Amino acid sequence: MTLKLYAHPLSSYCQKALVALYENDTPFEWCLLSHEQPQMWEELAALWPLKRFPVLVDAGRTVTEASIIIEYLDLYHPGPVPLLPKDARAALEVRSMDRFFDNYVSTPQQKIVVDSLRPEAERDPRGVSDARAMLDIAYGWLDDHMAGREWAAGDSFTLADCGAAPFLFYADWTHRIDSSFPHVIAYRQRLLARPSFARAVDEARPYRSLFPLGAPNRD
Ligand SMILES: N[C@@H](CCC(=O)N[C@@H](CS)C(=O)NCC(=O)O)C(=O)O
Repeated sequence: MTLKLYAHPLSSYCQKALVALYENDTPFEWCLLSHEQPQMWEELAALWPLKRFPVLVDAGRTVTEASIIIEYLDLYHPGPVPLLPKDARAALEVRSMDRFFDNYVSTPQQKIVVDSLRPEAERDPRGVSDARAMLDIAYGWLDDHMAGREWAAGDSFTLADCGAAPFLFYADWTHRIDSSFPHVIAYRQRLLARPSFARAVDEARPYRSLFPLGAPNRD
């Protein structure tokens, strides 16, 4: 039975799961969450009342949270590119970096974007400036971490890089990565050149006008 992915191409967490699927050429059916297809949103809400996406469905089993979807794919639908090392200690390193990108890059980036969608009176300027400060600290820590490294954890492309790719992509659009963080900028470029992520970026191009802060004229 075909895997089904409820997702939108512009969504960073969806791109995280898509990168994993594309790395291994895993076949799946797109369930596009668009305003033209209200029944997809109804299906999503029935599967996962929290209505966060992506959501993967495999033969009636619902799998939520991008990191768990990637771990699930690695376990139940493995391909030539393992996204988690078999060695438990190396896997811990990968999960640790995955948490870093979710909690300290994506979360503050989304805070800034979501705040911009609120009516003026409901905005949270203190929360936004804290989010910008967190991004700068995260860029600084990551710059040291990436010095001399190709990928976020270990020697190969992993789960941690699946998230890093879209999160650094949008973080740079939201709160520019300063030139004083050259290793982060170079890592973001390497991720953009990875065919799985390049494909996800290309698929999202037609939707760029939907980026709430206004998409810059560059990747
Ligand atoms: N913790 C979730 C986060 C997923 C998430 O926040 N997805 C966004 C799209 S990038 C979403 O569902 N937004 C809809 C909303 O916040 O209502 C994961 O890791 O998959």
